[in-house]
Amino acid sequence: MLTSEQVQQFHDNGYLAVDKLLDYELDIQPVIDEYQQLLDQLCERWVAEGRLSETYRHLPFERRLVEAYRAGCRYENHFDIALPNSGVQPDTPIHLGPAVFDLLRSPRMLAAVESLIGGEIYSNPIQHVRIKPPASVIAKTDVDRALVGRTHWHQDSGVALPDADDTKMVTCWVAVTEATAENGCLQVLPKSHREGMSLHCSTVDQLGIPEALIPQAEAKPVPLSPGGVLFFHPMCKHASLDNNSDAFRWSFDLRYNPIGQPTGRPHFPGFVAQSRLNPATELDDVEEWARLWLDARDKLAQVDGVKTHRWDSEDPLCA
Ligand SMILES: O=C(O)CCC(=O)C(=O)O
Ligand SMILES: [Fe+2]
Repeated sequence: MLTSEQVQQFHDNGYLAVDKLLDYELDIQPVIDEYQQLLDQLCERWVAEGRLSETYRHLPFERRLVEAYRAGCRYENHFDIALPNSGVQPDTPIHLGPAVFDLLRSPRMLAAVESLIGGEIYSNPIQHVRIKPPASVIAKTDVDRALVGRTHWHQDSGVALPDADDTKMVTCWVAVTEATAENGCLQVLPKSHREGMSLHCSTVDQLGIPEALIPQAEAKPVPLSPGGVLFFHPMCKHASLDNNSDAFRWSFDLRYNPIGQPTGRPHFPGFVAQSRLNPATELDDVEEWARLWLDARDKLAQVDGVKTHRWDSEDPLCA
């Protein structure tokens, strides 16, 4: 549970950082272990496919990931916990492991979320893992791709469909590794959640608010230690910094909204994470959760594309 001062800060500033909100041993370590296993499997597969010269089993997670990344093995969709917004195929990779499912349902997370949006909590399917390589390693073509490179200024409402504009969504940005201004932590514009929707421009790689509209001097970096969580309002303007360190920067961004409100991604599956009124509707079966995503993938693979945002980039400010 958050204190009333913390809840007030969230509403006043549009964001709230809480150190040690999660329990490292219960919430974070199992996820790290799960990704370690996933990387084991991926390296074996990449070696079998002749794309990687060895599995680098003896190397720690990060060094292995660097070797795979340098060899051109794309890991981000295998690691991500949602499907991409376009180009979904019947075999598009997605990670739907039990440790991630437990993180989505962490009682520590849900208690805090309850303080912000009430006790009827839906896990919104706009969710990602971002394991971002250091600047020394990152390819030029990846610098502006938000799962591996920098994330441009945006509002989470602005990157969802307008049916969710009135949804009382909260974003929860979870630090898995230390997040610092040097390694690309998030930065926010305090109180920007009260300024209304800004123009977003669509580029090949991501949506973003034109830099000219951002008062850079007011931007506030939000460093966090592993297990710390940054909560923010869907209208809060935020971006990541670049990863100028020599290590990976690893975070999850998860979202929740009151049960029954539009998620902004109707073609992706959410689930009831907590219901005080109707506990029997809570989803606690990871296989069922995975099935929901795989069914959505089958459906998306059969259509040409779905609308995921409202912007057309014809505005001169987008030029
Ligand atoms: O971690 C990032 O780079 C971006 C995260 C983000 O935009 C979010 O949490 O809404
Ligand atoms: Fe965001």
